[in-house]
Amino acid sequence: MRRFRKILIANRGEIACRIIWTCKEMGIQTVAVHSTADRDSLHVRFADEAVCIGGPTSQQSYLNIPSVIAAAEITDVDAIHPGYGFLAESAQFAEICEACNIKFIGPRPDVIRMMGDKVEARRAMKEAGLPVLAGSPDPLKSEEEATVLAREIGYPVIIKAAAGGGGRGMRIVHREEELGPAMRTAATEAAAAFKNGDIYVEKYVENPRHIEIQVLADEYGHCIHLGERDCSIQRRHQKLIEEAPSPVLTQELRERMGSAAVEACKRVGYSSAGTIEFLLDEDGQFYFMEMNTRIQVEHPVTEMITLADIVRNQIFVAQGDPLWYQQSDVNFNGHSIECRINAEDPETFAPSPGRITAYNAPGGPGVRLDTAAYNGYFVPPYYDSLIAKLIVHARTREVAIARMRRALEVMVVEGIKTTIPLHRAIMEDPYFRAGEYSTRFMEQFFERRKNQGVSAASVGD
Ligand code: MV4
Repeated sequence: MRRFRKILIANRGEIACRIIWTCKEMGIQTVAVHSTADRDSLHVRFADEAVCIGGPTSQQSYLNIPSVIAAAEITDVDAIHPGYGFLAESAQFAEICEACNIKFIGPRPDVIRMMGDKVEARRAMKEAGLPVLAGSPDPLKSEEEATVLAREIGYPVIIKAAAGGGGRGMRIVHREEELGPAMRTAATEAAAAFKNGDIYVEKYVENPRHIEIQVLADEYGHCIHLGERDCSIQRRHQKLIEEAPSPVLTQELRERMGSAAVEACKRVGYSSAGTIEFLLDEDGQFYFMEMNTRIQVEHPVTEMITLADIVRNQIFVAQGDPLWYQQSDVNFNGHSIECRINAEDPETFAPSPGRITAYNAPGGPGVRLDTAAYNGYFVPPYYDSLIAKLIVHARTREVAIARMRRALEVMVVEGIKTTIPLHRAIMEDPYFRAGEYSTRFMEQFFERRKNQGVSAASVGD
């Protein structure tokens, strides 16, 4: 069995720091890579070594495969952790790492590739026994074919991009006459965004909850799940708040969804940490949506309620270690909530880069802050606007909300606009507090505020 001596982190920001913290705990040396815009970043400061890999844009640096590989070769690392975003779900990058004899910390390239094609993933997961919505078995070939399928499925239907995911390039269709135009716009958008215009059709579920199951698998076919996260609170497919456990899942449903996810992972030869996304409809039926073959932004809520370190597990299984615990060893404790703090206008969600001129990090019992921000830090305009994840843990959901409220109250980030005021308002919302929400929560939240005569602008006060 091999031991990693040194790992390169092919990422930036909070997740790069998060990975470095675990490497330090494991006695593994770390190499940071960074763009010219990230010279003063915490991941550069706290890694054992750092290599500048290119200019400020992601294309020039964090997505630049030759530069990342060159940095790995020069520093002689054993493995690369890709984090999330950037190269995390690039099957090609994983293959290149393998060819260079550098271990890619994630699943096998063929599995990444399969899950990246949503039509293939749907087929594979259906064969592996997961429930999927009625839909097309292959990419659509013509409007005539789609018309026949949509009549069978029944309206409303949804058109999705095969190469999409995360909600990009989707079109909801309520009536037959809208089908042709929706197909054409979806295909055009998909071709422009993903260089692949393939689309497929599926039954559309109204007011679903987005529930995802965290799995851990080793390279010998052992797989367990760490329960669910409820990620229904999002806007324009950007998650805002995640929590574990879901306020609506029964232990019985958790076990059914968890076992279904584990069986499916075994069948596709999955290894490393992964997430299976489900839609849960208003009747309590769940359906496979997508599989994410990476560590996710919202992984901390699962870590809080299970005491697992997901990054540590990823590193162990990538080394070739077997998972040493079984499903019966996983215990769920209390409730955890995460608020994503973005450098954005809380009204318009427009990015708000710039210098942080005053800063206070909340702490105290049950509070975790995953961030790479600090007082005086300049939030660059080139990347994702996530600057911090505020995570709380408590014995009950009620206390977790109270804890989040007080943590948000004392969290200070000045000089830029952030989503902190929006989160403070959501913590007061009666529907959020009752756990009664679907993926339409944010539109309904803004609607309620408008009706109460609270101008949308006051969210930012
Ligand atoms: C759907 C759906 C309703 N019906 N598929 C958006 C993200 C992508 N992973 C899947 N998405 C959806 N797929 C069918 N057949 C509704 C969504 C959806 C959604 C899903 C999860 C979280 C937020 C969402 C917001 C709007 C739409």
